[in-house]
Amino acid sequence: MSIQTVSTTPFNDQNPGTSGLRKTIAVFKQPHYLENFVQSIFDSVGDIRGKTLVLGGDGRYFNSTAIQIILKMAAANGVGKIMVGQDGILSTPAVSCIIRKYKTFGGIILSASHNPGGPDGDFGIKYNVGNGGPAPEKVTNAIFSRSKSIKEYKIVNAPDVNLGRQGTTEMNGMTIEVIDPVTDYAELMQSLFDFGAIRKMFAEGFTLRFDAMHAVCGPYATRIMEGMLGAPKGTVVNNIPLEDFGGHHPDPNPVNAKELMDFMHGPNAADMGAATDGDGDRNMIVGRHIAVTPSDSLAIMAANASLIPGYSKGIVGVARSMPTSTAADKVAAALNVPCYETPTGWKFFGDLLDDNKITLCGEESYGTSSNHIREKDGIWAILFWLNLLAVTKKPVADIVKDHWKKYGRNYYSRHDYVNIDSKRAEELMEHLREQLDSLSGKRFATCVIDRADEFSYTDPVDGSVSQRQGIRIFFTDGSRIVFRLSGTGTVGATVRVYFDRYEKDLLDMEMQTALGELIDIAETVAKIAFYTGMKEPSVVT
Ligand code: G16
Repeated sequence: MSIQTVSTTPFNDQNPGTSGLRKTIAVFKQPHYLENFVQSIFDSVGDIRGKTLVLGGDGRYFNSTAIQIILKMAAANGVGKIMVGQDGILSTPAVSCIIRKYKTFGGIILSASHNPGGPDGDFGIKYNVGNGGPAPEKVTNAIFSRSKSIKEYKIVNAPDVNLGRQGTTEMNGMTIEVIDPVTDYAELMQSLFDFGAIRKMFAEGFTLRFDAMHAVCGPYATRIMEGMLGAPKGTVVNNIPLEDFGGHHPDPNPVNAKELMDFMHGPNAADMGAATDGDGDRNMIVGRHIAVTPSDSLAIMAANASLIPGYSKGIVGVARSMPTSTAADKVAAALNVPCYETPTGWKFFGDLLDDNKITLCGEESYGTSSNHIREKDGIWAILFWLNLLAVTKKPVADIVKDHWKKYGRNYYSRHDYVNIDSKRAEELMEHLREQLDSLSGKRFATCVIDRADEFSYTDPVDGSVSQRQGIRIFFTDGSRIVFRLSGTGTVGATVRVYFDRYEKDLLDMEMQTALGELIDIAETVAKIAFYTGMKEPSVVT
């Protein structure tokens, strides 16, 4: 087995975005593209010689090819051991769990999360550090910087490893352990939730429809829901991970999980519906005839955490990304614990969790989690809700409506304008930036602007500053409109506009109607149609 040193030239676009490096398959398949980035990781994250790493992905197209390349490069770079999921499968939360449980140096996750897969879809690669969470910006900046000056990479000349069988092999002195992808994660879930109570609820006839969207959660959900919790066979649908996710967008929201939404609004709806995304970190919770917004889900979890065994001592604090609705803030205030507001990107929660400033955190983009790992966690969120239903014996709709009665309701929606010309998208943001100083006091129909700013975040733990994290317009009644550009797209730019309106008494309005005035104001102030060339958003969630 010989180590080859291969000459290469840098690519100029290997800057990790909101969540790792995400590009189309066509980009990833360019000669040396993956190898350059992997070598840049190995060169930037500290001394990896003799250390243990975790490796796995969501099973999308190119997953197996990439894993074999990474194994050979790791062996050539002196890594001591790699724990890799059987068949190359590991969900993002499972990687975080395994890094923490076995105290490994870090891990590599292959996924473009909720982006579509297949030969014409997207691929992605992300490095997670020793706390189990996504690499912080100082690390991703170092990787990007290295990628711009790379001249060579190392790879072992070796046959592919059989990932179909669990067990241990060697490659150039590096141990490769093929592990069961589910066991460690399932054990962690069992330690947090009352599996007995949930099992009893299923035995008494409770029904769940879990849509795994042909993505990584299929094997996890089948083992946990149908195996350990005794849910009837067929509870988990679309449970076989496919390289192209069956041609769908594996993004659990009412638009992309339409099949589930239709079922839950139909005559045979289950007691609860749930879906997870490509790599298993996002979740959507649906009741009969009601979808729970991710912002409400976080707030409801915070309000009820003490009912769940893993959180029975209560929570020390909660955090949400800036565009997420302020529903959680009201719960935090009532519990007298802090609520932190961070930029979009799970990596910003890491320090707060490590420093024990928060117990729960979540984002509007269908992500919620807690201090049990350092990633958002789809199955965890679904188990949390199941446990809550088992304890309260209330339907999902009652839990949500009772919450609104107590805390008021945040009407919330996100409008996405996808695949916009990047220059035009930047111009839209610049147009808003220019108005920031003059918006205060302006009146539109019944709404008056209180103030406007561009969000900047100072990490309370390490003091690092992240600027330009979205433009916010605040209204005197507490409503907000937020504008930002997505950091996870692979083609052109995506403009995201977030609407958040708080109501203490009017709790039963239709969502887009309730937000109508704010939607009109966004158009007037930002000239969205002019800059995007689109009259309507591409996706409304
Ligand atoms: C990633 C990040 C999330 C973020 C989301 C959307 O999720 O981990 O923190 O909220 O992207 O980001 P953007 O609005 O920039 O597209 P995932 O599930 O794609 O890893």
